[in-house]
Amino acid sequence: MQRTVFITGATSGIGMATARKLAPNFRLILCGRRQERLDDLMKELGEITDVVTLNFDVREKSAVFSAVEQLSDEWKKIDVLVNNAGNAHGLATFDEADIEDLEAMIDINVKGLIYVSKAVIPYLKLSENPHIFNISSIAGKEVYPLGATYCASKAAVESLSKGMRYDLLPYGIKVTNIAPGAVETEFSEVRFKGDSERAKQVYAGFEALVADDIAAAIDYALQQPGHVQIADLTIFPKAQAGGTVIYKTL
Ligand code: NDP
Ligand code: 8X3
Repeated sequence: MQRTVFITGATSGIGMATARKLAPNFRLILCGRRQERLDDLMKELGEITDVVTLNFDVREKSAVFSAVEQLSDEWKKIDVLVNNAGNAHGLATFDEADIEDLEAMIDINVKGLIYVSKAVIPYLKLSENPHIFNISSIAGKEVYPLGATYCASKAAVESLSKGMRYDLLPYGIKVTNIAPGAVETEFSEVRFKGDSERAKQVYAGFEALVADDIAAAIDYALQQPGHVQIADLTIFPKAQAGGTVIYKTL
């Protein structure tokens, strides 16, 4: 039987590219809040594989658990979890940042990832070849000015990846932490609250990663033999050497 992957944040960027990349070999459970995009994905990828969509906000603990519980027994046979949903909200000094933005990043990037993991892991334990991917960031490994809370949220993801890897050893669950550098997605549009011009500037003057580059890394980790666990991948564009160190030719 085909294996099943559960992807959060499948309605855009890295999550959507991962859904497309894995569709030929996996059944898909695709999650997000934008129903129209979930419907479009169901139409597109339903031509290739079996697809179920779940609409919930990862911040809402009871919605997360009830979405997973509502899956049929057949769809609860989950083999792979991709914890990808997340964003930066704002770019400002810690003292001036909007406290609601800071709360959103902790609630989505950290608490949301915990809720989804807690809801799905009981089913992963029943899989023969279970695997969790946590999408962290270079921001989880290095702090940059104006990004304290986003960086803190991703540093928490780094710790959660390590901690899950320890605690889930008895169940044979592989845990792969992926820390991308700059990937051109809707990420900066969200960070700058729809200011497309400002978002575009983030990726001007160099060749940023595209979402498919990260999807390819997930696919690579999944293709390893059963005894091989890719623990941690940091993936930069060629022009990047650190969180804010990007060589631009403008
Ligand atoms: P996008 O903005 O393109 O995608 C973010 C996804 O997360 C969307 O599908 C969105 O779906 C979902 N999401 C956001 N908030 C919530 C929520 N409250 N509940 C449920 N789903 C939510 O960004 P990326 O694809 O770039 O980001 C994916 C991950 O990669 C994030 O964790 C990000 O931090 C990380 N990352 C991104 C980098 C980059 O440069 N782009 C670099 C390093 C890491 P919807 O709005 O439909 O709910
Ligand atoms: C997203 C990319 O540049 O904010 O994690 O670290 S960055």
